Amino acid sequence: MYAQMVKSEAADGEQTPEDRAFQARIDRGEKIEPKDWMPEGYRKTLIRQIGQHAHSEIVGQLPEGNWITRAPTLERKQILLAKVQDEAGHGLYLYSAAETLGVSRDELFEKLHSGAMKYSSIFNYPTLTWADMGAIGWLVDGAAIMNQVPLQRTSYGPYSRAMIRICKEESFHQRQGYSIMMKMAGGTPEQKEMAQDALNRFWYPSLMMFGPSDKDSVHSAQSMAWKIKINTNDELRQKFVDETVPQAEYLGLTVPDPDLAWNAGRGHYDFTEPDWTEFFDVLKGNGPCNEERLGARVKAWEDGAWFREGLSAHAEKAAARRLAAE
Ligand code: BYC
Repeated sequence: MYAQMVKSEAADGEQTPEDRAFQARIDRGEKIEPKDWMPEGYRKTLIRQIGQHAHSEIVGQLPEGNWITRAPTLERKQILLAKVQDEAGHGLYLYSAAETLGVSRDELFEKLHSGAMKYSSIFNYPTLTWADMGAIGWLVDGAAIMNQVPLQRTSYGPYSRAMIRICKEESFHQRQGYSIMMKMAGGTPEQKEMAQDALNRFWYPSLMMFGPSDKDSVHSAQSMAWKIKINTNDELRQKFVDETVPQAEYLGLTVPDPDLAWNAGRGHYDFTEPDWTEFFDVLKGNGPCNEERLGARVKAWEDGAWFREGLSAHAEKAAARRLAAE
């Protein structure tokens, strides 16, 4: 697929001198800034990826927000509340980064609400028990970090700088999840069972977060040439498995993959691929919680209309007053 894509783009023969000069800047490792010239495809790819990333942070608040009122201790409640607030902050940095590319926040929201833009598949799965808060922090934030640490070196300046801040916070999120898992896995037999059940349900959806296998990844070749993406989906998925399996062993939990085995020759774990039919089905809107998640976001947007309209009316009146005083 990569080879085919690169070939077909080259075959178009539409590389202008600007395109070549742009690629040379990327190859030299220079950062691209908002006012710099960029190919339209680069701009569109970034809006798609950064926008979807922002949406994921905002939608990602929902499964965890659901547990704030039911956290088992005051300390856990405070920590979860802070984490969910951080996700809102990540969404805001990312929407701001996307806006530097000439898209408005309203347009991005409109595309999320109409289903024209995606958010991460992982948030279409339900959170059934408190142990799921542990599994999300450990596995979901763990997968997010694996993906986002290389993105700190992405070629677009505002995205790269947003990632640096986000990664610092994500590592705290991952540790809070692992701390919940340690408590549950080391607790009563019922608690350990809940921890195992959460791992069973979140393992494959977490592996899916890295995107389809490389042979089915539509955007990787071009995005990697532009250094929008630094690694392929499969490279990051393998790295995640290699780092997470020993963490599961430390917890005394079993990764739900009977074929998982260390391959000394490759220096990596062999593992079973996720069910890609399920992945594409979730992307089409048929996951267990797609309707509920999108419905919650649309309702929040509609419920907030009075506030947005009030702000605009106030801004218009203030501008009119300023004009009158001039
Ligand atoms: N879910 O060509 P590919 C978080 C889509 S937030 C849904 O490989 P690409 C957190 C893909 O968009 C974490 N869709 O795409 C928040 C494309 O469809 P379109 C979010 C997916 O972009 C709160 C098609 O499949 N992280 O961690 O080169 C609480 C083909 O894929 C998914 C980011 O967004 C998916 N999992 O690579 C806790 C990171 N995977 O757009 C935690 C930034 C693929 O053509 N994004 N698709 O309709 C990326 O690094 C890349 O966009 C991806 C996909 C690796 C995700």
